Amino acid sequence: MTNYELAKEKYAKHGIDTEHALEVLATIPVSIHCWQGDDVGGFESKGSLTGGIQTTGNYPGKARNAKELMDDFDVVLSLVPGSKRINLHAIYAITDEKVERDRLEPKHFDAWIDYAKSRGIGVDFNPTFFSSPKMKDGLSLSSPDEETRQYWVRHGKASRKISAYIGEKMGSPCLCNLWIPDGYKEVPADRLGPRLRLKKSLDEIYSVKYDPKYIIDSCESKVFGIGLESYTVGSAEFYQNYCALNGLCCLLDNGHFHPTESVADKIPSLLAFHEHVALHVTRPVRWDSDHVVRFDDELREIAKEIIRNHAEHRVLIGLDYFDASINRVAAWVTGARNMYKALLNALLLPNEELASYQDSANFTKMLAVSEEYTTFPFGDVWDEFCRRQNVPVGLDWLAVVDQYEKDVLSKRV
Ligand code: RNT
Ligand code: ZN
Repeated sequence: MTNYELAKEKYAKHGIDTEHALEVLATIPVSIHCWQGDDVGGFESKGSLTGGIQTTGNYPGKARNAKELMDDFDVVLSLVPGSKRINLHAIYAITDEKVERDRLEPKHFDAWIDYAKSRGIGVDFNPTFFSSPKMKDGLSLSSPDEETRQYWVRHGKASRKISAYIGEKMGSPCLCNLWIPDGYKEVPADRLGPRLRLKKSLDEIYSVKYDPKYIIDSCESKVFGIGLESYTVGSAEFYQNYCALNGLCCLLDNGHFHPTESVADKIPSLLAFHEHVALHVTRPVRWDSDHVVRFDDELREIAKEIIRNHAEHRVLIGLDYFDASINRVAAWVTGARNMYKALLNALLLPNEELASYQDSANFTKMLAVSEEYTTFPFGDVWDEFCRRQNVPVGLDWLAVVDQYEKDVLSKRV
């Protein structure tokens, strides 16, 4: 008997069907961010990354153009199992000459659509409201300068048009996620004014209606950014209300809350009111976010909330981390594989049984049984998933990355 067959038997004795878990897992889309490959640089002329987010490290091999980013992403696709999507940002437009962000058009993303189609993956999109000289005093959609605000409103509208086009071409709705860094380092004298300006900007951006078959609109909140510690215009309360009142979807980035808040707990709260909840799965460390996703408690809890609520097609899972201090492809692969691992872990738990102990107030058994599963042969089922998905089993993927580093990445100087 193989390790998988032994594991299957052990799980079956406890009423858990590993075959069913593997089938479901293969259908859960995870949107992999393109920006891990070049430290959120994008293809516009080389400006620096600004907007309260930072990459640190200068590990060699960063992708310098569309071709290199696509090549690197191909390696990621070959090493990560599951139903994948690629998450793009507006700064990854492929254009012959410089195009202002408020002038971007669907055609600037045709090459990405072709790329995704030929790899059998979906596409998501984000307008880019950071790293731009068009921001004034660090502000975009909440700027008191009308010309600045209007520029960014036009960018928001252009991005939604692009997203709806992508969704139509791909035959699968494109998540168009809006995040702005707007905020202040110092305690502000006016907290309402910027929020009312943001609200007005959003009203303008979302006044254009598209078929929900093609686009799902989300807004991403944040508690603070680096250098913007005292105030963020787009706070959680702001967007939750805006989204609820305007039929949009909230995006929870688990690096955007106070460290003791559980983002897993927020998922069912939103599921009670919304058809969709979008995620940026990341790993916060102290004051910073965007570390490579590890198979930690928080990730497991997030996955449990998705699986036990049967919300694997209502929660739109996206990844959001960028580490420039290690091999970027390895960073990508580690985090993405961990996401799928956590989903599998949740699929292999006796979720209904545990819930019944909760409802009958048998908290002793609820705790004891859930702890028992921490030492179940989950790894053997994970290996089987990788095998069936034709991606390397165990750490074999690292050898592929090492070879790619030798052959390709190390030559980018
Ligand atoms: C920043 C947000 C945002 C970005 C990406 C690049 O704090 O998390 O989602 O990381 O859009
Ligand atoms: Zn994010």
